[in-house]
Amino acid sequence: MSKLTHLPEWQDLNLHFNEIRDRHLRSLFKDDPQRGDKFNLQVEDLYLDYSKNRITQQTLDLLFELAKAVSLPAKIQAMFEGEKINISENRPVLHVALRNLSDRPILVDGKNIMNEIKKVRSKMRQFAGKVHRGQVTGYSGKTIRNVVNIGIGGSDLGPVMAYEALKAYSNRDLTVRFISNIDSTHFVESTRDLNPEETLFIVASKTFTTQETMTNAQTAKKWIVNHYQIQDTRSKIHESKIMNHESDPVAKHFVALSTNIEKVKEFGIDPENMFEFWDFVGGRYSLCSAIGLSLMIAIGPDHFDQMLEGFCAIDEHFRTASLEKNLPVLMAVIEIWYNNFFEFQTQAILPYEQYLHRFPAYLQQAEMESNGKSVTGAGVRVDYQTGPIIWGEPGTNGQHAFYQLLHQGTKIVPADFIGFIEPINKVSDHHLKLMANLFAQTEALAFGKDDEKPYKTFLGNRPTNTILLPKLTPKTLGELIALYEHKIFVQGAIWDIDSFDQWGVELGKVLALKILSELKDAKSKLDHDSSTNTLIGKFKSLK
Ligand code: G6Q
Repeated sequence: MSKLTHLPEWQDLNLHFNEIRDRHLRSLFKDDPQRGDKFNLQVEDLYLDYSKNRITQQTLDLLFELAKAVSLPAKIQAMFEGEKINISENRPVLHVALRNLSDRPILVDGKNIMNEIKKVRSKMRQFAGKVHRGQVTGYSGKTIRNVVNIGIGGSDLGPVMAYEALKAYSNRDLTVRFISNIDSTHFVESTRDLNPEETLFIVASKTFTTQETMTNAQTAKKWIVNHYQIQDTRSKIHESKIMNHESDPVAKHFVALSTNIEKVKEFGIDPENMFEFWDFVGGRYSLCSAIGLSLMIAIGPDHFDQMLEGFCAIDEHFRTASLEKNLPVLMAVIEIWYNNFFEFQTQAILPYEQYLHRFPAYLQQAEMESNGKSVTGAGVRVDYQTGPIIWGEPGTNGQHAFYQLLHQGTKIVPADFIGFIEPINKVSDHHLKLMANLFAQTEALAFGKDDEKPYKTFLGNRPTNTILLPKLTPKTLGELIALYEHKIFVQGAIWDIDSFDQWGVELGKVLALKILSELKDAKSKLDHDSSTNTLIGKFKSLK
C-alpha cells in the first residue's frame, strides 16, 4: 500500500463518497437552487461553471484538504522555482519559463535561464517574421510559400493543434503542413502539390534521433536535392553548386528545432539555422519553445506573443491564487473525485468550436503521456487509479455519433464542454444554434428526462464542466492550454507520480528497431513469441 490512500484526508473523502455517491444532480439543484450562480469561477478570460458536478461544498473542502495534505502549494512552487521535479530524468520542469513575461528570474543551476529564452525567441521572431511576410527565398531565389513541419508527438501535436485553432489569424498566402507519421503516405500526400523551390522544412525534434522524424527529414532532403539536381541537369546552370556545401539547397530549405546541435550538424543543417530549446522543456509542453516556430510563421510573431500572454496570465494565476480559487486546482480535484472515488474511467473534451478540432487529441497526449503512470516518484506501485482516458471531438458532430452513450449508456463519462461567446466567422444564426446545442447537452446530461418508455428515459446525473471564453484568440488559446497543463500537474502531484517522463514509449521503440533489421534481412532468425514470429514470417513471405 502506498501512502496516498492511507492519508486521513483520503479516508474522509471515502466516507463522504459513501454518503453522497447516489445523490442526483436534480436533488443537488433542488436543495440549492442558486447553485449555478455559486459554483462558478472567472479567471482572466476563462469562466468555469462547475455546478453540474456531483459535488457539494463539503466535497470540495475535503478535496482541498487532500491537496494540502500532499503539499500541493509547495509542489507548485517547486516547479516554478526550477527544482528537479522530473525525478526519473533528474530535470527541472520549466515550460512556464518559456512564457514568463515578467522580470522574475528563473534559475537553473544558479543561472538565469530567461536570458537564453529571450535570445531564442528574438531569433525566432526575426526569422518567422520574414517568412510570414514572404521575405525569405529558397535556393533558386523563389519566395518560400510552403512551410512543412516534420516532427512527431510533442514536436507535432502542439503546433498542429494551435495552427488549426488560430488559422483565422494566419497568413493565408502560406501553405502550412505537418508531417508526423512514418507511413510514407503522410509525406507523399503532404508534399504532392508543393513546389520544392518554395518549400521550407522545419525539422522539429528535441533529440534529433526520433526514427519517424529523421526518416521523414531524410526523405524531405532527397525530395529537395533531387529536385534541384534534375533542374540543374536540365538547365546546366548550378552544376558545381549542388555538391558545394556552402550553396547547398539544404541550407536554404531546412531549419532545425532541437536541443541536439551535434545531430543537427550531422544532418547537414547549419547551426545558424537551428533554434534551440532545452532539456527542462518536455516535448508535450514545448509549444511555447522553438517548437512553436511553424505556428509563429503562420500567425506572425505578434500573435504568437499574444498567445504567450495568455499562457503567462494563467501561469501567474496558478502560481499565486489560493487553492480554493485556483482554476486548474479546482478542475483537477473534481476530476480526481470522479477518477478515484467514482472510478469513472474516461473524460471527454468537447469543444464547441470547429477550429479546436485537434484540441482533444492534443490533450490526449498531454494528459495520458503525463499521468498514465503506475509507480510513484519513489518507485512504489500505486494502489489507486491515475490518469483517465482522454478523448473527444468537436460539438455538434459528436452529438450525432457517440453522445448516445453519454446520455443513455451504462458508463458515466464526465465531460468538459468548451464554448465561446463570439464566433470567429459570423454567419447568420450558426453560432446561436451551436451554443444552444452546448447548453442543451449539459442540461440533458445533468437532469435527464423521465418517460414511461424505458428506452426514452434519460437517467441524467452525468457530470459536466462548462468553460466559456469570449472568443477564440491567440490569448484565450494560451489561457486554455495553460489551464489544462496545470490541471494535469496538480493531478500528478496528488497521485505522487512523475508527470514529466514518458518511459512507456521506450520499449516499443527498441523492439521496432530489432524487428526492422529482421525485416530487412531475408535470412534473419526470429526469436520472438510464436505470434510475433508468425506475423513477421507472413509479412516477409508475402511482401
Ligand atoms: C512528449 C514526448 C514525445 C516526444 C516525441 C518526439 O512529451 O516526449 O511525444 O515529443 O517522441 O520526440 P523528439 O522531439 O525528440 O523527436
